[in-house]
Amino acid sequence: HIFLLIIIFNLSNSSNIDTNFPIVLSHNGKESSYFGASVTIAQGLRKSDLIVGAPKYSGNDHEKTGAIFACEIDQSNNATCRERSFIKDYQTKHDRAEYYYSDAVSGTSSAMKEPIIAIGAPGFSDWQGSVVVYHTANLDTASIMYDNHDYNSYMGYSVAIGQFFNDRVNYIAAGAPRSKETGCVKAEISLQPPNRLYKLNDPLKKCGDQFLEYFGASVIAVDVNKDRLMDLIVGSPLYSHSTKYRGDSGRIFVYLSLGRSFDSPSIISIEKNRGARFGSALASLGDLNYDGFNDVAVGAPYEDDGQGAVYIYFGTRFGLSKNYVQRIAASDQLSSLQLRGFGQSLSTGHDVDNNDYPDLLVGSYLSDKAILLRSRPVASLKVSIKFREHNENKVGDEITQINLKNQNCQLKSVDYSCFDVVYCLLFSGEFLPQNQKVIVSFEIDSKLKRRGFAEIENSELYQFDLEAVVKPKINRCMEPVTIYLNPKLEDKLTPMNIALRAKLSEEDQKSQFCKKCPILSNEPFALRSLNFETGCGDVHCIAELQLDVRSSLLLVVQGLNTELPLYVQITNNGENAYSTKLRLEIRPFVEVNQISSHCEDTTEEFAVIIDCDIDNPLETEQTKEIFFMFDLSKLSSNVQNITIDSSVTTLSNLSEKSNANQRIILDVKRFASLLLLRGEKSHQELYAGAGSREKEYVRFSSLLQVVKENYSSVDEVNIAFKIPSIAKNNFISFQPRINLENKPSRNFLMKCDYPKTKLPELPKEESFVDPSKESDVEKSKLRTEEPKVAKRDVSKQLKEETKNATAENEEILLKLNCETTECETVVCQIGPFGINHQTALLEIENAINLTGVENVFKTNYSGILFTIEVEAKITDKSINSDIYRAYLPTVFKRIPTPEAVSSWIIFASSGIGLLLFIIIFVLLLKFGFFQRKQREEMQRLMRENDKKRDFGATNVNETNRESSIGDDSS
Ligand SMILES: [Ca+2]
Ligand SMILES: [Ca+2]
Ligand SMILES: [Ca+2]
Repeated sequence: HIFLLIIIFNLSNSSNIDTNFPIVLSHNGKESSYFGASVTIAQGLRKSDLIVGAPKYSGNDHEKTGAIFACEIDQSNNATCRERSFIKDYQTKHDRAEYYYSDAVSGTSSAMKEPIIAIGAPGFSDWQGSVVVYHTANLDTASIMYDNHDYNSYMGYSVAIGQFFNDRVNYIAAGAPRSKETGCVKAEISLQPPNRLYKLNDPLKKCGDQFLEYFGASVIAVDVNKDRLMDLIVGSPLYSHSTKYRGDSGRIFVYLSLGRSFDSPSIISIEKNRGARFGSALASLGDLNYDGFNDVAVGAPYEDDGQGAVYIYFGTRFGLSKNYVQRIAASDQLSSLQLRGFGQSLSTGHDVDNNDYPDLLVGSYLSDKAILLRSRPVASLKVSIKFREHNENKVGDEITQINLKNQNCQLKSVDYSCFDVVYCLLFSGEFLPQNQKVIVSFEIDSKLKRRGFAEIENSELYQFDLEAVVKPKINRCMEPVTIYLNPKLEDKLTPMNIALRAKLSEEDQKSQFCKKCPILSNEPFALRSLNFETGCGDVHCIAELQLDVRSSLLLVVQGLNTELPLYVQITNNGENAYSTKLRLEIRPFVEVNQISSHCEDTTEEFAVIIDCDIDNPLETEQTKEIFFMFDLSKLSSNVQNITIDSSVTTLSNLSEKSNANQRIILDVKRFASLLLLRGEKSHQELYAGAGSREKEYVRFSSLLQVVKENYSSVDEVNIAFKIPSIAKNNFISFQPRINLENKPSRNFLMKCDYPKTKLPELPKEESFVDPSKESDVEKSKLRTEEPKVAKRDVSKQLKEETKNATAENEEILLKLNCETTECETVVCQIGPFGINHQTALLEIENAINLTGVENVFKTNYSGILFTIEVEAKITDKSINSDIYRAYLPTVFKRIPTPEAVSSWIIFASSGIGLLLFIIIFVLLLKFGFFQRKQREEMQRLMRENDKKRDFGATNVNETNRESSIGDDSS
C-alpha cells in the first residue's frame, strides 16, 4: 500500500499524456454523424491508421448506414480523414452476414488478438446478441457465439479477447448489458472458427448487482498487475452511486485473475459526477509510464453536463490504482475545442508518433470529433549529496563534521572555513533523450540561518540554480560547489542543511509538442546535513551555567545614589556552552552609563534591555565577568523599586544544576527635609501716628526662603501662612498677596488658595508709604540676585528679637499675632524640588491698617510687632515629613510727634521780625525819611516788608515739616 501511495503522491495530478497539444480528427461535411462513436488505432508495419467510426453517417446512396474513416497525420500535425469502404466491400462479399453484424459495422464493438478478430453483434437473433469470430488468416469463415436463452441481453455490446487463466487459451468475453436486469459479461474459450454457430453452454459469467447498471457496456482484457495473467475490467456506466446523486455516475469492476478464476472485484467510481457515465468506455493503454505495469483509460463521456472526460489509472502489483493519475476533461484542458461526448470511445494504446510511448485516441461523438492525445516519455531523476573536504589539488576526503578552526579556503584574501558539496544526478526511464538539461536548485542552510554561502559570479548566495546535463541510467556527479562558512555564524550546534531540488529544463516544450521531452514521475529532492565539531563528543552539549548578578547597593536612596553598579559573573561547569548570551531587563528605564562592547542596550517604554554575547562557546570551566553602571540621577520620584531580571541562555542543553535566571529587586527610598528662612531684608517700617499721617496704612512685604534639603526630590510642599487680620471687627491687615520671587527650576510652580475674606483689597503700589531708600535698593537686589541664605533659623531669630524688643521697650511694642488677633490663613502648594539642595523664595505682600489697629489697641505704644506664622509640610506620600514652622516678624516704628518744636520756632521768628522792624523805623525817622517824598517811599517799603513777612511765615512752616524727620534746617 505504501508503494501505491507513493505512486499516487507523485503523479496524482497528471501522468504523461500531453493535453497542451491535442490533434483533432474530424471529417468534412455532415454533422450528427456520431463521428467518434468508436475509435481504434490499427497498427501497420510502417505507420498507424487512426480508425474512427461514424455510425449515423450517411453516404451518397445510403441511408445512415454508418461509415468508417481512416485518418492520417502529416508532418505538421494536421489530420486528414477519409471514408474507408473495406467493410462495405466486405458486406457485398458476404451478403448473408449482413444481418448479423450490421451493428458491428456501425462500430459497436470489436476486439482483435492474433489470430482472432471478434466483432460484437448485439442485435443478433432478436437482440440476444452474439460475437462473430474471424480467423485473421481466413476472413471468409466465421463462427458465431451466442446464448440462446438470454433474449434482449445485447450480448456483443462489448467484446474482449484475453488469456485469462493458466490454461493459456484465448477467451472471448462479451458484454451483455441487459442480461439479468443488471447486465453480465459472458466469457467462453474461443474456438477456431469453422463456419458455424457456437452456442454458449456454460459460460464463465460475471454480472452486476444494481438494477439496470448496464454492467458489460464495456469490457477489456488487460494484465494490470504484471502476473502474465490477463485481468478483466468491466464498465457499468449507468450505476447510480446513491439516491442522493440522481444516477448514472457509473463505475468499473476490476477482476484480477487468480489463475483458475477471477478474484472478487475491486470497484472504482467517481462518485460525485452525476450522469457522467463513467465506464462507458475502457481502453488498455499498454504501459504508459514504463513502470512495467499496464495502464488503463476510462471514459466518462457525459461528465460536466455532457462535455465528457477521460481518466487514466496506473496498473500496480496490487491491481489497478484506486485513484486516477490523470483526468483529461473537455471542460478543462481541452475546453477550447468545445467537445461534447468526449470519452464515449477510447482506442487501445498504440504509439502513433514513434516515441515508443503509447498514444490515445478519444472519440467525442456528439461534436463529430476524435482527439489524438500523445504521450511524453516518463523519467525519474534522483539527487544525492556528499560532503568533502575542500582541496585545490585533489579530491578531498569525505567529511562528517565541520571544523570551524580549520580555515582552508580563501576568498578575496579572507580566510574561511569551507567544505565542498558534491551532488550527483541519476536520470532513469525508458526511451529518454541522450542529453537532458536539468536545473538544480541549491538551498544552503535551508532553515534560512544563512551560516554558509557559495560564491557564484562574485556574489555570495544562499539560494541559487545551477544547470547540469544528464544522460539516462548514469549516476553523474557534478563539479563540486564550495560552501564558505560565515565567520560570524552564531549557531555552531544545529547541523547545517544543504537542500537540492532538481527539475528538467522545459526550454523545448513551449511552442509545440515535444515527443522526446520527458515528464518526471518524481520530485527530485535531497536534503543532507552536516554537524559542527562541538567538542562535546556529539552535537548534544550539556552545559552547566551559573549566573551570579550582584550590586554593591542594597537600597537606592533617590538623590543620594546617583549610580547603580552591577557585576555579572557567568561560569560554565559543564560541556561547551554554544552561543552563550546574557539578557538583563531593568525596570523602570534607567540610563546606561557603562556597558561592555559585547553588549547592546535597547530602550523600551518602561525598561532597558541589555543583550550581551558572552562567548561561542563558553568552554568548560570558563568564567566571564561583566560590569555595568547605570545612571540613577534622573530616577523619577514615583519609582518605588528597581527590578533587574537577568538570564543566561545557550544553544547547548542546560543541565539541571544550572542557575540561569536571577532577579534582584532594589527598593528605592526617598529622604528630604525643609529649612524655612526669613529672606535677608529690613523688616522695619516707619509710620506716623494718628492725626499726623497722610495714609492710614503702611505697605510692607516679608520674604520667606523655602530650602529643600537632603537627597531626594520633592513633588510638592504645602505652606500655610497665618496672617493677623481682624481684631474686634476691625481689620488690621489687607487681603494678602503671595508671590513666587525666585524658583529653583523652570517647571517650578506655586498655587495658592486665598480665603474668602471681607478684608479690603491691598492698596495700589504707587500709594505706598515711601519706604527708606535703603530698603528699596535691598528689595531690587533680592529680585535679581539669588537670595542670601540666612545662617540661623527664623523662628529662633524671631524669639531672640522679640525678647530684645520686649526687654528694651517693654510695654511700648504692640504685638500683633495669631494670639492677639484673628488670623487669615493662605495655603500655597509649591514644587517640584529636584534632588539635593534647592531654594524657592516667596514674598508675602500686605499692608497694616493703622486706623484699625488704633481703634482696637488704644494703649500708648511706640511700635508694632506684626508676626506672620508659617507652617510647611512635604506632601509626597513616599517621604516621611515633619511639620516645619517659622515666624516672619515685621516691626513698625512710630515717628516721634514734631508739634512742640514747631510752635516755638514760629513764636521766635515773629519776635525777631518785629524787633528788626522797630530798629529800621527808628533809623528812618532819625534820617528824615518821613518827608513827603520820603514818606511815600517809606509807605512802599512798608508794603513790601508786609509781603515779605507773609512769605517768611510760609517758609517757616515748610522748614518745620522737614525738621520733623530729623533734618534740622533752621
Ligand atoms: Ca494479471
Ligand atoms: Ca504502467
Ligand atoms: Ca507515442
